[in-house]
Amino acid sequence: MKNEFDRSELLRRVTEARAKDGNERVRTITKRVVADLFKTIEEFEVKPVEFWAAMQWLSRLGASGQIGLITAGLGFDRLLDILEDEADARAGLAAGTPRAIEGPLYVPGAPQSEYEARLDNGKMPGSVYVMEGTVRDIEGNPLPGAVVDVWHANEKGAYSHFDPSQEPYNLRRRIVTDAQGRYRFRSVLPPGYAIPPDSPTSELFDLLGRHGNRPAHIHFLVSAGGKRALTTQVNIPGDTYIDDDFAFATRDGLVVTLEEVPAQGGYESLGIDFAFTRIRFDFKLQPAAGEQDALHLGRYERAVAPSAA
Ligand code: MBD
Ligand code: FE
Repeated sequence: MKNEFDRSELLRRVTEARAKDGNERVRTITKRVVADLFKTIEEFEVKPVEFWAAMQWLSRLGASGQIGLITAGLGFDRLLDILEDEADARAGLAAGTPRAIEGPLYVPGAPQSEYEARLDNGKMPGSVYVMEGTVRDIEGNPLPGAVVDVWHANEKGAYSHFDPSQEPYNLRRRIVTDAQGRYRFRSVLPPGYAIPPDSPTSELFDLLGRHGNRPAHIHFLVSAGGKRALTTQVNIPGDTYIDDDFAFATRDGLVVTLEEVPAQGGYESLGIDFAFTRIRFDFKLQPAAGEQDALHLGRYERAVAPSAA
């Protein structure tokens, strides 16, 4: 009878079996997750057809590249930010520009320039804007040589590299701040984002009765020597979804003001001799807690596989 057992013995065997060392943290967390899922299946009397429909959905989700959409929509990305904010508050580090989620659409290696850049290729319809400001430390001192990595959607809410109709790095740039810590860039105001229809993500959101819209936003990864790299977003005011973001990324301190300014000198190098929209925004970076903290890395570049020791 040694291969006949009940479900608690099955769980024990799944989670306690060990032929070599493995990684204790991975073992412990896997044990908890499997135990919670066994319990969910038992309590809700999940049937084989339901379980296999879910696994088939997961397979399609992975193949579609939408795992990062689901994590955002189910609140995991914001959860991680809340936990980091709480850790900062406990450590007395809660200062600087608030963090906001990276989202699934960052691409490293955007074209880099000093002080200023134009993000759009001249074909995007909409309102021309200039965003400008200074990167500072939490005392307010300007940080020359900081890197402002910026990315946003086109007029359809789509991002280059994920939308084959756009050229590589469209609406993505890295700008190095000047001797006064200043940056500025020209682009076209993006609209909001909606999850793709007829996709694994929209299937789940339909079943949950939830919408999949994000308000108009601009993403940033900002870093400077000795400072903690900041991943954040700013929101463009007036969007229907500004307080109802499906990814829960709007933050009160990050809704910018749009200033309609007349044609003026000073913007010739950005090709602007007409009235435009201006956004002023300074980034404030915390001190880095260690070298890792200061690295200019997206979340997947930063993530490390646990070593099997
Ligand atoms: C986005 O543009 C985004 O920023 C997030 C977090 C999720 C989906 C699309
Ligand atoms: Fe986005």
